Amino acid sequence: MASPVSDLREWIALLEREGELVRIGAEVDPDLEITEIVDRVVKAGGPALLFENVKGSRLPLLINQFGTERRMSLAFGVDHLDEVAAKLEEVLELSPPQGLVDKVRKLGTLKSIADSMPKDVSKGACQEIVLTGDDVDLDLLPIQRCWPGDPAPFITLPAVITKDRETGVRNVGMYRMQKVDSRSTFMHWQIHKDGRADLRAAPDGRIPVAVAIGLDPVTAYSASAPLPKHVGELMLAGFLKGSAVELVKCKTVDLEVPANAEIVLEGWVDRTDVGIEGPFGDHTGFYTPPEEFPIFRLSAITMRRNAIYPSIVVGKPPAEDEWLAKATERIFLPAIKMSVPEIVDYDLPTAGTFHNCVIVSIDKRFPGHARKVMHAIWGLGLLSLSKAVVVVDAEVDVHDYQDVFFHVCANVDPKRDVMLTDGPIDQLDHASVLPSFGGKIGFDATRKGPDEGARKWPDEIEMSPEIKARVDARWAELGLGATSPRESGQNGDRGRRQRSRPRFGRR
Ligand SMILES: Cc1cc2nc3c(=O)[nH]c(=O)nc-3n(C[C@H](O)[C@H](O)[C@H](O)COP(=O)(O)O)c2cc1C
Ligand SMILES: [Mn+2]
Repeated sequence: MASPVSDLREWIALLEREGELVRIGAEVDPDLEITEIVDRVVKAGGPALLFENVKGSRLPLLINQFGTERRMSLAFGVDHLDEVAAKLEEVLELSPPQGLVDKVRKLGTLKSIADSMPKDVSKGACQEIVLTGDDVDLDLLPIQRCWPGDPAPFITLPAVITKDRETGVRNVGMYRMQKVDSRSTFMHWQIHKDGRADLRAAPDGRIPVAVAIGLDPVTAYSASAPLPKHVGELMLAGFLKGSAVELVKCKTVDLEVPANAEIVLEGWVDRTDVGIEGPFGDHTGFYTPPEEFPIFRLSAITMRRNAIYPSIVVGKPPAEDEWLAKATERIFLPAIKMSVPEIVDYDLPTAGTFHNCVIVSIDKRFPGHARKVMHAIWGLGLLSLSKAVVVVDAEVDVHDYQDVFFHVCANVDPKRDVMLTDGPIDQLDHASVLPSFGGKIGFDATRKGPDEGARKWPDEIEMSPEIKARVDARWAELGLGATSPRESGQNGDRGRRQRSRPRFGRR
């Protein structure tokens, strides 16, 4: 793994060297216009954009930094996101070493965990400029109003930092922040999230909050990672970067923030200080309706000199957040397999906006095994919010939606193989009968045996390996084009993704 970049500026320089960034000097309006420009660029698989002349602000705006698989991989310093998962798998599967070579290797792994803890430093670039009192002014920032139905501009790519008052564990989460006025925003902590839990648990109903904007891409990603509450996001960031996240003390609240941030907002959230947030054109592809959320009152803004403001637009998929979510899908596979080892692979289709559908392949061993896995998914972290779970056998490629759909249609007896239940649902879901609680469906598209009430299951059609090899060898001679269709592979995901990714857990 190449060493990922240390801050947003190095990241921008890397993107530029790689031909992955375009600077735009023409004046653009953060009110809707940037959205329309970036939406076209994202959907065409285009570059990151640095708008250097944003109407109403002196700060440049970076967007679409995560918008392709290549850029997401560049952020982690890998060729493919599965390599990041492999690094985590090594840690998760740490067992007593066997022999000297293994000892040295495992000591290296242990050291990399120890070195991942964030460390305090006395000075940080993020405090080159300190604005307090009357100088606190959100109008300095080029905050976007993203969609026509949005009532105000929203900060969309923040790392929101809080602490659990009891355990002292720091939480970092990415939660949109609707501007209320030049000194306050809403804090969109959904009910299932850790930031919300920190507020709920505060004895006096009031917590300090710090918001870091403009981080190196790995630290920014980690704010979106659905870690269990007691696991710090900054430790994950340090582990993935290969170097600890450096923290400085805030100026007006008792919290620490990444020293390399471009912009930091400091302030307070009080349980009793609430208002009606939204609507917001969301990653579901719909406007989430107005709802009560707490307000964040700023006590300071600190910045680097010539700070750069990063933003992201979510909306109808595919949008820029697709690859943040795909990174999570890949990175969390080893952890999921720790608790549900029969899972071979899984896929959260972009069109399913990540909460709506999970496709999972399993190494099926016993009657009802697919249902066991459905229940496991509905009991696992934020995956518990999934509406539909589709279970297929190990040999089905979960990333090949054609293959998955084929097996669902072919292998499912709707009376026997569909399970309906209910449970917690994502707060953004508009279809559930009640808010945050509703129906769930599981499709068992695995091969069924007589012990599950099936008749004799037929064999799937497959050409013999000898004949395949013979045709491969003769392909050129046949004059049918350079590569055989078999080699170029299938692609279920809108033709946007390479199908040649290595697979995990194949036996
Ligand atoms: C661009 C983007 C915007 C997001 N906005 C919100 C949001 O407004 N509210 C929310 O609760 N989660 C939001 N999320 C999801 C959270 O960041 C994610 O669930 C994360 O795990 C939350 O951190 P936590 O688990 O520490 O609470 C967003 C994710 C992304 C990528
Ligand atoms: Mn968390």
